[in-house]
Amino acid sequence: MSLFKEKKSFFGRLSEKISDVIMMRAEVDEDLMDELEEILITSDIGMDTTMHIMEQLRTKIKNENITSPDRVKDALKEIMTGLVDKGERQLLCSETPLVVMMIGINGGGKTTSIGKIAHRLKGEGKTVMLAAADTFRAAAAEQLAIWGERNGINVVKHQEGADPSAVIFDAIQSAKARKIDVLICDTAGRLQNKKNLMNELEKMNKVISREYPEASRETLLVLDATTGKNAVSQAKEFGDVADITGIVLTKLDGTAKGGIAITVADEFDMPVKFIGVGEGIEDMIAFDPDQFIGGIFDE
Ligand SMILES: Nc1nc2c(ncn2[C@@H]2O[C@H](COP(=O)(O)OP(=O)(O)O)[C@@H](O)[C@H]2O)c(=O)[nH]1
Ligand SMILES: [Mg+2]
Repeated sequence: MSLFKEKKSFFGRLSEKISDVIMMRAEVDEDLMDELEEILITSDIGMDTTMHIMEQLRTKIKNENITSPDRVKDALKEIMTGLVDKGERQLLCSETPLVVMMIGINGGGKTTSIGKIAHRLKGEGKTVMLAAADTFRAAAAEQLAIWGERNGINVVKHQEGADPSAVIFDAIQSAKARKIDVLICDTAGRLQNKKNLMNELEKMNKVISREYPEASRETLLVLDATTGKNAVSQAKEFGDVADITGIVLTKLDGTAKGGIAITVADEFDMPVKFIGVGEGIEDMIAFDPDQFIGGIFDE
């Protein structure tokens, strides 16, 4: 909670609006419900998810005989927490060896998030290696190499334009030889050509299954929270081409658009695993439903 406040609460506006409406209303009536619905819709929580929330809210108000607007706020909080809470699935797989694929559009924060996640894992006493399978631009591998240096860990990379699957192949051999706990693979995020992306991901996944069948797997989709509803359509697009096991929601330090965490959790049943709150190595926190939704209400 304090973290969100320090980083300038991304939900501040939503919280204020809800509080204002609730304070101005003496009773729980249709006017209150309409206003709450409007706030949710305009806050970056998608239309469908807003409808789900309002449906659950109406049921709860009825079942629990809620008559004071103040209790509506608590009810709303419970419902939203329930939507984003995916239990065990929120945690990064703790079994090793583990191969983590990072996917998402360019600029979303894949490479930076890899650096931060590597740092976290190292802090937990795990050995980590990185694979620079974003071979599209030379700068991408360079950037990953810098994160490798910062973390004091190895980065497997080839030249610009190399076959990403070949990078993964080499990285797996190296990770096996060194008995590395977690191998994290950076990828290029070209969504313009969906078929191409799908083929490329498929090829990489095949290499991992063939060369490293004993490894556990994660595929994390990195979404830039500042892109709001656009991030939701990315979740859909990438969800069509990959078995996403979790979301990394980045740039929550600079935006009030955290509502997309609720939307992706609800519409795509994808657990948010980490949230990025800055550009530094420490600026990533494990997603916690109570803390996250609490950040909306406990201003
Ligand atoms: N403020 C902020 N910036 C971030 C965060 N995550 C990544 N960035 C910045 O976003 C830009 C793109 O990140 P990058 O990791 O290169 O994205 P990629 O193209 O998906 O690999 C860089 O300038 C990062 O420093 C975050 O959580 N907060
Ligand atoms: Mg990158």
